[in-house]
Amino acid sequence: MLKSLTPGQQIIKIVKDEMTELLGGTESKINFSPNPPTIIMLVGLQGSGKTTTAGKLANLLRKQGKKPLLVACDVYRPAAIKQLQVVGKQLNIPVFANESSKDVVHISKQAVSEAMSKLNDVIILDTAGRLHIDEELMNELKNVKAGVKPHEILLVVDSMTGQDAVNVAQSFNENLGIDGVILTKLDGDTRRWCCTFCKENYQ
Ligand SMILES: Nc1nc2c(ncn2[C@@H]2O[C@H](COP(=O)(O)OP(=O)(O)OP(=O)(O)O)[C@@H](O)[C@H]2O)c(=O)[nH]1
Ligand SMILES: [Mg+2]
Repeated sequence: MLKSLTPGQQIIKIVKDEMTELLGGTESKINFSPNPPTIIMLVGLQGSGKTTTAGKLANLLRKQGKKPLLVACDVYRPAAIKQLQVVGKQLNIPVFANESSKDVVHISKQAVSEAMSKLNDVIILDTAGRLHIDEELMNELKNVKAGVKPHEILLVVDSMTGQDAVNVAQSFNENLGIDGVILTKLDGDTRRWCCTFCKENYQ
Protein backbone atom coordinates (compact mmCIF):
# COMPACT_ATOMS: atom_id res chain seq x y z
CA MET A 1 0.00 0.00 0.00
CA LEU A 2 2.69 2.47 1.07
CA LYS A 3 4.65 1.83 -2.12
CA SER A 4 1.67 2.85 -4.20
CA LEU A 5 1.40 6.24 -2.48
CA THR A 6 2.97 9.24 -4.17
CA PRO A 7 5.44 11.34 -2.09
CA GLY A 8 2.73 14.02 -1.78
CA GLN A 9 0.18 11.52 -0.44
CA GLN A 10 2.77 10.17 2.01
CA ILE A 11 3.45 13.66 3.38
CA ILE A 12 -0.30 14.17 3.86
CA LYS A 13 -0.55 10.83 5.64
CA ILE A 14 2.38 11.65 7.96
CA VAL A 15 0.94 15.08 8.81
CA LYS A 16 -2.53 13.61 9.38
CA ASP A 17 -1.16 10.86 11.65
CA GLU A 18 0.89 13.39 13.62
CA MET A 19 -2.11 15.70 14.04
CA THR A 20 -4.34 12.82 15.13
CA GLU A 21 -1.73 11.83 17.70
CA LEU A 22 -1.32 15.42 18.86
CA LEU A 23 -5.05 15.78 19.37
CA GLY A 24 -5.23 12.70 21.58
CA GLY A 25 -5.17 9.76 19.22
CA THR A 26 -8.61 8.42 19.97
CA GLU A 27 -11.90 9.75 18.74
CA SER A 28 -14.27 10.99 21.39
CA LYS A 29 -17.85 11.60 20.50
CA ILE A 30 -20.54 13.81 21.93
CA ASN A 31 -22.27 12.26 24.84
CA PHE A 32 -25.91 12.06 23.76
CA SER A 33 -28.51 11.71 26.46
CA PRO A 34 -30.88 8.73 26.36
CA ASN A 35 -33.57 11.23 27.38
CA PRO A 36 -33.56 13.99 24.77
CA PRO A 37 -32.91 16.82 24.46
CA THR A 38 -29.16 16.52 24.82
CA ILE A 39 -27.95 19.89 26.08
CA ILE A 40 -24.64 21.18 24.75
CA MET A 41 -23.30 24.36 26.28
CA LEU A 42 -20.67 26.35 24.42
CA VAL A 43 -18.48 28.56 26.59
CA GLY A 44 -15.39 30.63 25.96
CA LEU A 45 -13.83 34.05 25.86
CA GLN A 46 -15.21 36.87 23.75
CA GLY A 47 -14.63 36.42 20.05
CA SER A 48 -13.35 32.85 20.40
CA GLY A 49 -15.95 31.66 17.89
CA LYS A 50 -18.85 30.34 20.02
CA THR A 51 -21.66 31.65 17.83
CA THR A 52 -20.01 30.50 14.61
CA THR A 53 -19.24 27.11 16.16
CA ALA A 54 -22.83 26.78 17.39
CA GLY A 55 -23.95 26.98 13.75
CA LYS A 56 -21.27 24.59 12.51
CA LEU A 57 -22.01 22.08 15.24
CA ALA A 58 -25.77 22.26 14.65
CA ASN A 59 -25.20 21.71 10.94
CA LEU A 60 -22.92 18.72 11.61
CA LEU A 61 -25.39 17.16 14.04
CA ARG A 62 -28.24 17.64 11.60
CA LYS A 63 -26.23 15.74 8.99
CA GLN A 64 -26.01 12.94 11.56
CA GLY A 65 -29.78 12.83 11.77
CA LYS A 66 -30.33 15.08 14.81
CA LYS A 67 -32.83 17.90 15.07
CA PRO A 68 -30.93 20.73 16.75
CA LEU A 69 -32.20 23.93 18.33
CA LEU A 70 -29.85 26.89 18.74
CA VAL A 71 -30.35 28.97 21.87
CA ALA A 72 -29.33 32.62 22.23
CA CYS A 73 -27.87 32.94 25.72
CA ASP A 74 -25.76 36.04 25.08
CA VAL A 75 -28.00 38.76 26.41
CA TYR A 76 -25.29 41.40 26.84
CA ARG A 77 -23.64 42.16 23.55
CA PRO A 78 -25.98 44.18 21.35
CA ALA A 79 -26.79 42.23 18.19
CA ALA A 80 -25.61 38.90 19.66
CA ILE A 81 -29.11 37.46 19.40
CA LYS A 82 -29.46 38.80 15.86
CA GLN A 83 -26.10 37.21 14.93
CA LEU A 84 -27.29 33.77 16.01
CA GLN A 85 -30.60 34.29 14.23
CA VAL A 86 -28.72 35.09 11.02
CA VAL A 87 -26.60 31.94 11.43
CA GLY A 88 -29.73 29.87 12.06
CA LYS A 89 -31.50 31.35 9.06
CA GLN A 90 -28.55 30.63 6.76
CA LEU A 91 -28.56 27.01 7.84
CA ASN A 92 -32.32 26.72 8.20
CA ILE A 93 -31.95 25.66 11.83
CA PRO A 94 -34.37 27.05 14.44
CA VAL A 95 -33.15 29.57 17.02
CA PHE A 96 -34.73 30.10 20.41
CA ALA A 97 -34.38 33.61 21.85
CA ASN A 98 -36.19 35.64 24.46
CA GLU A 99 -35.41 39.28 23.82
CA SER A 100 -37.43 40.45 26.80
CA SER A 101 -35.34 38.57 29.38
CA LYS A 102 -31.81 39.03 30.68
CA ASP A 103 -32.04 35.92 32.85
CA VAL A 104 -29.94 33.34 31.07
CA VAL A 105 -30.96 30.49 33.37
CA HIS A 106 -34.62 31.24 32.69
CA ILE A 107 -33.99 31.46 28.93
CA SER A 108 -32.13 28.13 28.97
CA LYS A 109 -34.99 26.45 30.83
CA GLN A 110 -37.51 27.92 28.41
CA ALA A 111 -35.39 26.56 25.55
CA VAL A 112 -35.51 23.05 27.03
CA SER A 113 -39.34 23.23 27.13
CA GLU A 114 -39.38 24.58 23.58
CA ALA A 115 -37.15 21.70 22.43
CA MET A 116 -39.42 19.17 24.10
CA SER A 117 -42.53 20.60 22.48
CA LYS A 118 -40.93 20.90 19.03
CA LEU A 119 -39.15 17.53 19.34
CA ASN A 120 -35.65 18.97 19.02
CA ASP A 121 -33.31 16.29 20.34
CA VAL A 122 -30.23 18.52 20.77
CA ILE A 123 -30.01 22.04 22.06
CA ILE A 124 -26.92 24.17 21.72
CA LEU A 125 -26.55 27.05 24.15
CA ASP A 126 -24.59 29.96 22.72
CA THR A 127 -23.39 31.74 25.86
CA ALA A 128 -21.80 35.17 26.26
CA GLY A 129 -18.06 35.68 26.34
CA ARG A 130 -15.90 38.19 28.19
CA LEU A 131 -12.56 39.67 27.32
CA HIS A 132 -11.10 38.07 30.45
CA ILE A 133 -12.24 35.29 32.70
CA ASP A 134 -14.11 37.05 35.48
CA GLU A 135 -16.21 36.00 38.39
CA GLU A 136 -19.41 37.36 36.92
CA LEU A 137 -19.02 35.31 33.73
CA MET A 138 -18.16 32.15 35.65
CA ASN A 139 -21.06 32.63 38.05
CA GLU A 140 -23.50 33.00 35.19
CA LEU A 141 -22.16 29.88 33.51
CA LYS A 142 -22.25 27.97 36.80
CA ASN A 143 -25.89 29.03 37.27
CA VAL A 144 -26.81 27.79 33.79
CA LYS A 145 -24.97 24.54 34.49
CA ALA A 146 -26.89 24.07 37.75
CA GLY A 147 -30.16 25.15 36.10
CA VAL A 148 -30.29 22.89 33.07
CA LYS A 149 -27.51 20.32 33.73
CA PRO A 150 -25.89 20.24 30.28
CA HIS A 151 -24.66 16.87 29.05
CA GLU A 152 -21.64 18.46 27.39
CA ILE A 153 -19.86 21.68 28.24
CA LEU A 154 -17.51 22.51 25.40
CA LEU A 155 -14.91 25.24 25.64
CA VAL A 156 -14.42 27.15 22.40
CA VAL A 157 -10.85 28.40 22.05
CA ASP A 158 -9.34 30.55 19.33
CA SER A 159 -6.36 28.54 18.13
CA MET A 160 -4.48 31.77 17.57
CA THR A 161 -4.51 32.49 21.30
CA GLY A 162 -1.29 30.46 21.59
CA GLN A 163 0.08 29.50 24.99
CA ASP A 164 -2.59 31.43 26.83
CA ALA A 165 -5.16 28.92 25.57
CA VAL A 166 -3.83 26.45 28.16
CA ASN A 167 -4.46 28.92 30.99
CA VAL A 168 -7.94 29.66 29.65
CA ALA A 169 -8.78 25.95 29.45
CA GLN A 170 -7.40 25.30 32.93
CA SER A 171 -9.37 28.15 34.41
CA PHE A 172 -12.65 27.10 32.79
CA ASN A 173 -12.05 23.52 33.84
CA GLU A 174 -11.32 24.42 37.46
CA ASN A 175 -14.21 26.85 37.75
CA LEU A 176 -16.89 25.20 35.67
CA GLY A 177 -15.69 21.79 34.54
CA ILE A 178 -15.47 21.20 30.81
CA ASP A 179 -15.98 18.03 28.78
CA GLY A 180 -14.05 19.06 25.70
CA VAL A 181 -12.41 21.84 23.76
CA ILE A 182 -13.23 23.07 20.25
CA LEU A 183 -10.37 24.85 18.54
CA THR A 184 -11.49 27.51 16.08
CA LYS A 185 -9.72 29.49 13.38
CA LEU A 186 -7.39 26.64 12.48
CA ASP A 187 -7.84 27.93 8.94
CA GLY A 188 -6.07 31.12 10.03
CA ASP A 189 -7.51 34.56 10.37
CA THR A 190 -7.14 37.67 8.30
CA ARG A 191 -6.59 39.68 11.44
CA ARG A 192 -3.13 39.48 12.95
CA TRP A 193 -2.00 40.74 16.29
CA CYS A 194 1.55 41.39 17.33
CA CYS A 195 0.92 40.44 20.97
CA THR A 196 -1.77 39.47 23.45
CA PHE A 197 -2.07 43.12 24.47
CA CYS A 198 -3.04 44.22 20.94
CA LYS A 199 -5.48 41.38 20.67
CA GLU A 200 -7.17 42.38 23.90
CA ASN A 201 -7.62 45.89 22.61
CA TYR A 202 -8.81 44.77 19.23
CA GLN A 203 -12.50 45.21 18.65
N1 LIG B 1 -11.25 32.31 10.00
C1 LIG B 1 -12.10 31.92 10.93
N2 LIG B 1 -12.85 32.83 11.54
C2 LIG B 1 -13.70 32.40 12.50
C3 LIG B 1 -13.84 31.04 12.86
N3 LIG B 1 -14.75 30.96 13.86
C4 LIG B 1 -15.17 32.22 14.09
N4 LIG B 1 -14.55 33.09 13.28
C5 LIG B 1 -14.70 34.55 13.24
O1 LIG B 1 -14.32 35.08 14.51
C6 LIG B 1 -15.14 36.19 14.87
C7 LIG B 1 -15.81 35.91 16.21
O2 LIG B 1 -16.66 34.78 16.05
P1 LIG B 1 -17.97 34.58 16.91
O3 LIG B 1 -18.54 33.27 16.51
O4 LIG B 1 -18.85 35.79 16.82
O5 LIG B 1 -17.33 34.50 18.35
P2 LIG B 1 -18.06 34.48 19.77
O6 LIG B 1 -17.22 33.63 20.67
O7 LIG B 1 -19.47 34.10 19.62
O8 LIG B 1 -17.94 36.00 20.20
P3 LIG B 1 -18.74 36.74 21.41
O9 LIG B 1 -20.17 36.35 21.27
O10 LIG B 1 -18.50 38.20 21.17
O11 LIG B 1 -18.13 36.28 22.68
C8 LIG B 1 -16.14 36.35 13.73
O12 LIG B 1 -15.66 37.35 12.87
C9 LIG B 1 -16.14 34.98 13.05
O13 LIG B 1 -16.47 35.07 11.69
C10 LIG B 1 -13.01 30.08 12.17
O14 LIG B 1 -13.02 28.86 12.43
N5 LIG B 1 -12.18 30.59 11.23
MG1 LIG C 1 -21.21 35.00 20.26
